[in-house]
Amino acid sequence: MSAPPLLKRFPANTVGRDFAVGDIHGHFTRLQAALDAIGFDPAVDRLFSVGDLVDRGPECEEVIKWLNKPWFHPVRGNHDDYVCRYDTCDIGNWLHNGGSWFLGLPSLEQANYQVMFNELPIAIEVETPEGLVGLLHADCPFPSWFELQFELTGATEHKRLKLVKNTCMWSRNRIEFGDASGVADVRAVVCGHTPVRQPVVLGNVYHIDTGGWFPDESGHFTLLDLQTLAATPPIPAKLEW
Ligand SMILES: [Mn+2]
Repeated sequence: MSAPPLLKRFPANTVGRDFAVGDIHGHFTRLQAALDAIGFDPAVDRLFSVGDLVDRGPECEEVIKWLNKPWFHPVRGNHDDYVCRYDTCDIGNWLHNGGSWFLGLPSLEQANYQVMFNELPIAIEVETPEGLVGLLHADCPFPSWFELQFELTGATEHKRLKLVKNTCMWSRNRIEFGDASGVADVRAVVCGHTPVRQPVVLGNVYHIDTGGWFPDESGHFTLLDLQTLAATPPIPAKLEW
């Protein structure tokens, strides 16, 4: 059996709208409320997620229902990757980061989760009438989207591929350094992982984890329209985070 693809491409949505959402962390009721607020229509619209579907929140096991929705398409976040590596990862570290929901599950269920989460790609690209939009969890390791495509689909040597994948899932370099150089050869890149009060746009890179999962409800889910790149709620003119 061949390994699931690390990069998945979706053709343009000719009948409805496409949205991206930031980290979810087991808050699917809140996510559904955000979708209801924009009149999301599951018959024609699609929702792309930058990953971190589980850990921390109260409804992590709901993820199974969501992964079965034909209009829901997530990439793999660093928390989702814990599920993929549950039998080999640092359990103490995962527990500290919200993994208790998983560690109490029966072993057969754990194994089933691993199979499901192994299907999650590292990056997704969505065709829109305005150009290609890329999604990944944390950061694009390269100045060009073509380079990422090449590394994720080619014969990249194992150690290097691991570094590329981990950078996509874990890095905060771009946002921490305020690097606005952007990613070439793609219209926009959408990512999460680093919580921000309002979406932060650096070059053509959109950071949209506005903390819809925050336990104290001080954040909100941002839904980014992939064709117009307009956010709901709108991004304030003055950027601050
Ligand atoms: Mn993350």
